Parts: sequence; C-alpha cells; structure tokens
Amino acid sequence: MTLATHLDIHPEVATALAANRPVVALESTIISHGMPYPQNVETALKVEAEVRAHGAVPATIAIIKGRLKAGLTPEDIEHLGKSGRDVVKVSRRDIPFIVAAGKTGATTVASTMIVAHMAGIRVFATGGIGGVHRGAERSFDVSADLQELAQTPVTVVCAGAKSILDLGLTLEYLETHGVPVIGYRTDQLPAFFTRDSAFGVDYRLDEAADIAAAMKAKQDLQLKGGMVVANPIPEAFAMPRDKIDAAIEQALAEAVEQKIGGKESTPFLLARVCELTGGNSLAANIQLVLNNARLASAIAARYCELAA
Ligand code: PSU
Ligand code: MN
Repeated sequence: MTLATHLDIHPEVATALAANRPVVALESTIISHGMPYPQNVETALKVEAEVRAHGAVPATIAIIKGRLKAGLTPEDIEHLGKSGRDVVKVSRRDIPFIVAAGKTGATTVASTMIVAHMAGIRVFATGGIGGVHRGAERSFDVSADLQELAQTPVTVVCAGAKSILDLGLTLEYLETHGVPVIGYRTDQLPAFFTRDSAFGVDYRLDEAADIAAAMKAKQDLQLKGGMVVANPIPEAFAMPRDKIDAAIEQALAEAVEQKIGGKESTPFLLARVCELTGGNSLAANIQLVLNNARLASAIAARYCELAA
C-alpha cells in the first residue's frame, strides 16, 4: 500500500510537476461550504482560469468517491458546488473515513495541504484560513488548519482571516507552532474583507521571488511546516469595516443562540455573514480569491526557478 493507491494526480498536473513547472493547489470546502451555488462553481472555474492565465497549472483538491484528487474535472467542480453542504466537509481527521467509505468530500485548508503535499505541490491559494475562534478559551475551537500549517510544507496564500475569528489568538497560536505570517506588500494583517486589522505581520515581503526564497530556505533547512502569505483584498473591493463588524457580531450571537459548534461553526458563520451583508461581500470574496490565485501563481513560478 502506497500513497498512489489512493491518490489521483490529474495528468496535466502530473506533467507540470515532472517538468518543474508551477502548480497551484486550490481547496474545495470554499466551493461546497464557503459560497452559495451557482457563484461557487463559477468562482472555482474562474480561479482555475486565473491560475492558468498567470502561467501555472491549477490543481483543485477534493475527495471524489473515495479517491484523493489533485486536479478536478469541471464536472467534479459542478457536483461539489451544486451539492453544497450535502458534501462532507473533510479536515485531517475525516480523510480516512471518507476514503474507506468511497465517499465524496470537500477539503479544508488542512486537508488540501495534506493532499497537495502528497502530490508534490508547494503553493496553495484560498480565501481565508481557519483559526482560533472567539471564545476559544471556553470552547477550545481552534481550526485544524493551524496545526497543519505547523507540520506540512505548503505555502498558503490567503487574504488573512475573517474576524469571525480571534485574530490575535490566531497569530499567537501560529507563533507558538513556528508558522510565519508574511504580509505581501503590507505590514498589517489583512482581515479578509478589509485590508488591515489591529495586528501586524511577522515579515513584510514585497516580491513573489522573496517569498519563494524564504520557502526554499525553510525547505533546505528541513524546518517542518508551511507559511501563511497574507495578501490584502484589492482596494477597489475592500468593504467598510463597520458593516462587516456588525454582520459578524450578529452571526456570532446567532451561533451561540442556536448552539452551533464543532465543524459546523465556520460554515454557519460564513453563510450568515454572507447573507447579512448581501451580494457585496460575495463579490469581495470572489475578487480576493482571484487576487490570491494570481500571487500564488507568481510564487509558484519563482519557486520553480529556485528549484531548477
Ligand atoms: N474561512 C473563509 N472561507 C472558507 C473557510 C474559512 O473565509 O471557506 C473554510 C476553509 O476551508 C477552512 C475551513 O479551511 O473553512 C476552516 O474550518 P474549521 O474552522 O472548521 O477548521
Ligand atoms: Mn472548529
């Protein structure tokens, strides 16, 4: 039994990897649980096209009928988007059960990193990472994404994290586990819909080549784990902070009222914030993912040059 027993690398992805050409991993929980249909499918396909337009090969990751997939067909993406929350949200702990049962699952940041690493992909673009939830001192709700970043060598390009989370505690957790947070052309941690927050980043790097060089150094030194690259939402799509904050406060209050917990917590909060802020937040969400796809493509290309 080897990895290959369970993993299907799309031929286009496999060819690119073998030739040391840039590949960017993309997640599927954002498709099934992070956005409504049909915008989720349209966005997933647009993000793949954006990666291609920037010289890299996209590898959207999911589990399809028990097979780990690095690279999906448009039909797979349509199915994941249309089924929405009927598709299981799969984080690290869930993988063996979905594989053993031959089921289909949408991969989170954590499980996407795992499959990307199995396939040999170094760079991954998404919207926002999971983190330490507000009130975690009582709920212990800390996303498995953070622990994955501590152990799996994949660079995750995101727009920071939504303030449904406790951003300060999230940074503390990452620091404890040796995960650097890089600000791309910013000194501040972006908070997904807004370009800044009350928090700084660990390192500001202004060029994709500098990020690739840090990845290469980490790899050469055999330091385990990945990196977070925080890429602020483009100015034109950033949202007024008070609007977002009000929606987040309401969503958090409803979650407490309805006793939402465990793996349902994040999808519930994301969906409510989206509903409460209307179409604007969805449009912003789509734009920031596209922006991250562009930066991830550039980082992947620069990393390939260093590895050549
Ligand atoms: N944050 C977002 N959009 C998302 C997610 C988080 O702004 O789609 C998804 C990602 O797949 C992330 C997951 O890995 O939620 C985290 O879930 P949890 O907090 O249950 O670990
Ligand atoms: Mn959680």
